[in-house]
Amino acid sequence: MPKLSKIITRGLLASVALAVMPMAAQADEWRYAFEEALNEVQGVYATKFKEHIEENSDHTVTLYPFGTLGESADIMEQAQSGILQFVDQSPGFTGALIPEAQVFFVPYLLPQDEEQLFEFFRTSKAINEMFPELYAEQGLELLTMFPEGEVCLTTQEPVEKPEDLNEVKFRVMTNPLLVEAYAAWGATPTPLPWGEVYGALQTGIIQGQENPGFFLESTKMYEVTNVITCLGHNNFTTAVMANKDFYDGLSDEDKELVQNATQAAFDYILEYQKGLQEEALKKIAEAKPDMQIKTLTEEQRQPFMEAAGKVEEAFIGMTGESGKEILDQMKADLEAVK
Ligand code: 6CS
Repeated sequence: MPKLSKIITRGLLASVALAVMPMAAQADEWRYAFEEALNEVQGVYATKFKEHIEENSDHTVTLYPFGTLGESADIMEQAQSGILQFVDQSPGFTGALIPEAQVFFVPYLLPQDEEQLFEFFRTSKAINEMFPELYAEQGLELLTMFPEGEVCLTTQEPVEKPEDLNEVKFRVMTNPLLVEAYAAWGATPTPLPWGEVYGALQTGIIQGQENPGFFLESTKMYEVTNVITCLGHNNFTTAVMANKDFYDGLSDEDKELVQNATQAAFDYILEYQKGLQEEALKKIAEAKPDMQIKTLTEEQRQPFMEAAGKVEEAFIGMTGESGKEILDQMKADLEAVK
């Protein structure tokens, strides 16, 4: 029979050996929902993010595309409550939660030039330093924001001047500043969640909506409208975030992993979008040859641009000093990339 002291010594040695053995990192399953299909821009971004995480750790990421967990407002609630670890929600739907996020709907604020636009998203202090603080107040860790393409209008009748939007019930995402913008152009803005848009156009409840080219094509907006008008007033912005308690609780190694995945997917999605707008409009023209696809001239854009001042004032009215600070910083960031 071994002596008791020997048994204790062996036991101690075994626990020391366990303590010095490298700990196997825990493999977690993370859930990530977004507002689009898997093969649309947000889905392509999410897929790249998932690939990076899974190639560089034992964690897995389960993706939930549009419709699987509800509308944009539903997935945001799920992310805030911690049911989801990651969510992509566009500022178009974040206005009620973070009013300053509506700055992306001041018409003609973002540049049309792709290189300038991309550089703005890469370097903007407003996006990379100021917005994270505002999202944090809502229990969210803002990981990134990226553009999804020039927004164009789809309507039943041609739009060449603001008066052409008179009496047009125009669907906008659910944020008050977009309502102001379309009201300033003379339309009757109608905020609706995305899932209701195709049916509402089909039944005539609304007569127009706006979205970037790839989305007009993939969601077949051209089946229920006759005219696409591009007037250079905006580029669709989206945002990816994590539940803040979840993020704060990650090890330094996992935080770095998430940041690297964010960066890899960000670089990929900008590259992926080169030429996407033109390609999408071309596909629409092929699918429906009598679809009218128009780009307004500089002169035709002028009256739409003139209304932008009013929308900017409305933005400041809604957000006060903190909105003004964001707007001023964005203008400075945009100036820096010119
Ligand atoms: O218009 C919308 O509601 C949708 N548009 C895009 C490009 N992405 C998601 C969003 O739900």
